[in-house]
Amino acid sequence: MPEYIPSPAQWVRDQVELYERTNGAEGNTLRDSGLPVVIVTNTGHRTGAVRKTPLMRVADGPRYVLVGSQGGAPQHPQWVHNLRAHPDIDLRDRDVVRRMRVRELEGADRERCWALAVEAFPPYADYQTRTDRRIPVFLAEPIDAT
Ligand code: F42
Repeated sequence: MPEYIPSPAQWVRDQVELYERTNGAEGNTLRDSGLPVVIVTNTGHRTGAVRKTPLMRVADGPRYVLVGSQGGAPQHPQWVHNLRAHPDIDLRDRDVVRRMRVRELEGADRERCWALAVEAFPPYADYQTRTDRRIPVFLAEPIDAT
């Protein structure tokens, strides 16, 4: 089994720990925003280690939109590179954990899902104005979907 390496960011590590320990009953929003969060378990593209990344919950039916905003920082977050290299993830939404596969969106698909993301979490629009990079948008789909 690959090793789990918790985030070096304390608040992120604490959120993952509380969310998992309570099976999603606590720690399921971004700070005091009241807006819901999911946990994406991904594979490190260099280390192969297990990484756990809280992201805003942007639902698209049974699918989820994942937005690599990192608060409008100039660089992509590491998890973006991890998903590009290893698209199979576990996505936890409160007490439900499902195996999913992600794909990075372009064109009209990206525009549609970006709009869903901004609707769910309006600060994403500000984050895009803070950075020259184009914020990556992924769609996670259940692997066992029929
Ligand atoms: N970030 C977002 O981008 N979008 C969101 O919607 C979002 C919501 C959110 C809600 C709650 C919360 O607690 C955090 C939230 N975040 C959101 C922050 C998010 O969880 C991540 O912390 C943030 O995006 C940064 O991602 P990151 O993957 O760069 O994480 C950093 C802190 C990290 O873990 N860095 C590690 C380190 O050691 O510095 C490396 C992790 C890694 O994946 N390493 C790679 C590997 O192979 O293991 C190798 C990396 C390399 O190239 O060396």
